[in-house]
Amino acid sequence: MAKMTPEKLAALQQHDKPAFDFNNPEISAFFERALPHGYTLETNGFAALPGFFQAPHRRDIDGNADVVMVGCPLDLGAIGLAGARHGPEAIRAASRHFGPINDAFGSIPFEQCSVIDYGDVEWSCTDLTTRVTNDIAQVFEAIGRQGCLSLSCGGEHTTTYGVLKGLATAYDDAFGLLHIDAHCDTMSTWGGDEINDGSVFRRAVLDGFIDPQRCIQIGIRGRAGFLWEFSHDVGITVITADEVHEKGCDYISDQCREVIGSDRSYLSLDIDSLDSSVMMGTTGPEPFGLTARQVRQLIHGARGLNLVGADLVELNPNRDPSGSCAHLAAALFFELLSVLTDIKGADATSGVTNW
Ligand SMILES: [Mn+2]
Repeated sequence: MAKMTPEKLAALQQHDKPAFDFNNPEISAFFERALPHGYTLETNGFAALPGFFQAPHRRDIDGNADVVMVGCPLDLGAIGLAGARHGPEAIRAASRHFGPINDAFGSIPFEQCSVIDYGDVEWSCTDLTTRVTNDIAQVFEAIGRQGCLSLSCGGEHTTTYGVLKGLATAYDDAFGLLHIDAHCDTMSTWGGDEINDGSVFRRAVLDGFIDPQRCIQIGIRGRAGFLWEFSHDVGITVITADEVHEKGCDYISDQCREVIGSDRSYLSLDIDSLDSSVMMGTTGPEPFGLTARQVRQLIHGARGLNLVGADLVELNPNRDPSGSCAHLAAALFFELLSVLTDIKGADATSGVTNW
């Protein structure tokens, strides 16, 4: 082994730069835009509120925010185990590992848009139906009326019903749906209950929040298929997990755009769409599912859609002792945020960086 020459060492040392060099115009320009919005690199949980991706916490929903992230800590509608109510808390904690840069897009969501963390929906009572149809719906109606995009963190899937109700009221519209899940969630209600986490999309169709002709459900599998005949009866496009593996995500994303079209739509991601080998931290884990990369690619495929909002549901931290599922869920939540800021920031003046 030859000793390195002083010239070679000097050349290598040229590449040694500080991590956050505020004299570098590329870096300082981002912080000049992001800091007034309240974005911070602070990772000390003792000193700062752990908002999603360190986003500023603001309870006021007004025209000053472009994307509003909201926690819906609810699991009263879970047919299976309790625990999904701790999802927002776990994903906020795990979200410190992600952002501000989206390496796939080369974008910084906080640079494209003003992004805030509203905090969690406040419950007015202990009753499931009131929490969903009143408490959640009111928050999302306010977000929709201000023209902000919403990003909801569950909670189990019943939360999505409240979100759709609020947004459908605000826009006075029925949406297309990109739904990634192991389950169709179109079963009938059970024993006369109004709603539960297995019936969300049946109720959303019957109440006029989503148009089944413009709905697509992806990643479907498992033993409960007989409960979801409603999806086929009303004309929802159902894509199994096997079809995703066989045909590839680009093909499926093309199909999504064809089914959903350019009118308003919504994206709902159930984390149990992921294979149970990586996602046992959920209420209804299913084997033979999607990979993390496939789910990410399907989310990226939504970039051309006219989304009014998105959500990630069904992380169950009680079944996630290592935190690995929360880590993966937070990563996918960041991909959802990146798609929304990409849509909302399309007209924004700030450019995409080359970081
Ligand atoms: Mn599911």
